[in-house]
Amino acid sequence: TLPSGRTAYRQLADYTNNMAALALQYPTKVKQFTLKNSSLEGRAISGIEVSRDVNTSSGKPVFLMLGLHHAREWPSGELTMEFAYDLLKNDGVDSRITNILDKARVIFVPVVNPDGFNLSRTLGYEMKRKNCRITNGQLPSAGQCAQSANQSRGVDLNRNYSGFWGGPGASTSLTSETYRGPSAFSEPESRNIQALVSAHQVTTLITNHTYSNLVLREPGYASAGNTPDEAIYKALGDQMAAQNGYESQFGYELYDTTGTTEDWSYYATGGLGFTFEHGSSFHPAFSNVPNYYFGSGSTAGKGNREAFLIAAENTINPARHSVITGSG
Ligand code: 0X9
Ligand code: ZN
Repeated sequence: TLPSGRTAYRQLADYTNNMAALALQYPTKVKQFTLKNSSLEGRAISGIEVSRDVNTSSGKPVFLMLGLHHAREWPSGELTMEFAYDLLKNDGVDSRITNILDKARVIFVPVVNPDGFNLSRTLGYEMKRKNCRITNGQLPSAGQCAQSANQSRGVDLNRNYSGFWGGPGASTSLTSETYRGPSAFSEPESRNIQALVSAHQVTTLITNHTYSNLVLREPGYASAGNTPDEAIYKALGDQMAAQNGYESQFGYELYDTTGTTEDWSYYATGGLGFTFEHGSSFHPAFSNVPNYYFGSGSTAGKGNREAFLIAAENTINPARHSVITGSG
């Protein structure tokens, strides 16, 4: 059973309601916040911050977990929410979790792309990946994003960050699944994460995606060369992959990318960012999600719970980083 007890994929309102309920249930440990930009269709994008005394925790380092940059990757939001439930349920019970809440802040944004997710999860355009940008520089009109002629439009939010934006592994075509947008951070949804990261000391970041059973670290683009933190970056990735049973590798070993979340965040801040690619399809039957979280007898890994705890613990005791003067 998952920490929340859920047995079906959440819809958008479930995420919002769950976060509000957690903030109500744990007022000293959970602070709900709204990011500064609404989505293109006008939705508020919210998250929760979890810590021991959340309202007086501003000096603590942050572990940031993100889900649903890509609309069809439903487990990415589920795992993000479940880790939040787990921390709150087992604070004071599990000594590792108690320590994490004492010494770190864990920030969750389970649905980075609410417009796309709403189309995919609720309106029947299941394979939607990108956001609802129909025409550069203009907001979509009501219902426009759901029209079949527009389904293939949109900006790939995981190509819109400024790290190496303009490089290979991203498209200039509005209908490509990897359309990078007209400029770096042209989209309110990616600007939200930029602002969030810029306002905190994010020492560790996991952005959840599906699929391929991978723990990916920088660089995302082969010609960028190894990061100055390669030794500690690899060590942490390998340590997490040893738990969840995934392959630990460079982002570019999957394929070159530019403009992804940590193509920006790592070089801009030095915080170690990872893309987790879960499972073997974009959104399998929900019954797979508990296995993704806790593991199962039939899969090699132990699920992602252990890997997530390791990432959170790295926030408290980060391996020593190089000082980055980045171009992010
Ligand atoms: O292409 C992507 O954005 C990610 N794969 S997905 O199937 N979820 O779309 C992989 C991006 C990984 N690369 C880096 N983070 N650099
Ligand atoms: Zn993805």
